[in-house]
Amino acid sequence: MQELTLAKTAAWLKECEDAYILIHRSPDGDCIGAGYALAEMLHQLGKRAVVLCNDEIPKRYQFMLPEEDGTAAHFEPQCIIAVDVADAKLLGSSVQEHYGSRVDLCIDHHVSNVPYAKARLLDGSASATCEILYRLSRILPVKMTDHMALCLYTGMATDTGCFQYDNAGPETHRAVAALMEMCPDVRYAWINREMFAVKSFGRLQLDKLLIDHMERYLNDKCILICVSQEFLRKFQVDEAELEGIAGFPLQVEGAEIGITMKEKEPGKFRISMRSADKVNVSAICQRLGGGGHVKAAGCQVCGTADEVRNILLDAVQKEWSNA
Ligand SMILES: [Mn+2]
Repeated sequence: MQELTLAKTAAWLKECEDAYILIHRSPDGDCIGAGYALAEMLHQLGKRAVVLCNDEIPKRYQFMLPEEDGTAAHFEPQCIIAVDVADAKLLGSSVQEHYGSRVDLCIDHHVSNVPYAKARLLDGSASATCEILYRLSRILPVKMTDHMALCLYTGMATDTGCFQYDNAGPETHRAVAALMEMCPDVRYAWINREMFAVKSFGRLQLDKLLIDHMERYLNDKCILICVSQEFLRKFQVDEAELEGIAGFPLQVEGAEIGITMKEKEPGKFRISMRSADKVNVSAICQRLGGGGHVKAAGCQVCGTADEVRNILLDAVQKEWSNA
């Protein structure tokens, strides 16, 4: 695998023809924004490019879809580019099966990126893949359009939790400032409201129920919520609407560790952990076969809700006494 610089990647993109742009399964704001911004850059360079995703783009992100996305034009891809995909496994089964082993270029910001592509542009210091795409847009002979700015802004806003997390550095703020100056007609405030403030009525009712059932441990330093399939059905909340829920337990004043147990199917839970400050939740999740960042990590644990809760609290306790 070849490591590319920004300039080398720009040269690579100028050379490529007929690209399929792959994004990860359960698509989020960053991979969707990066995918469609890159597609538009390639279109401006006179190339054919389409974005391919294993899953349907959730309703809340559909405002990023271009009016003409080029999917009508069928062509055989000459090059395969993956954006924001840390591991070929994350492409989702059908996309992975067809293209997982033939990715030519991967553009990503996850330090955990597995070298599955022939070449890669990896910058772990970037807040979002969209921040890297923004930099590419500055050195490629392309014009910043309102649609590209909308996509790139949304990716950076969502991956930084609306510019709250540590990953939102000076480069991130300079990039969004430049987008706002170049494309002042984009409704940036609307994007933030839609992504971070607006919830469906069902989701708000779910939040109420989660507050009622919030569990407090370690003298209220550890807050746990459990989202069961029963709750989701009750309020007709879909997966995409749960984005950001992992930050919910940490809204409690004084909380250091926030744990969200999400029931995927009976006996199987997807766990998200968040740390407010000092506790390394990546270490806790690694004990359980997962991983991630120091302040945001995840893992999967099987068992009944009670069994899983006990396993999690045991792992938290161990890390807590080490800290
Ligand atoms: Mn990302």
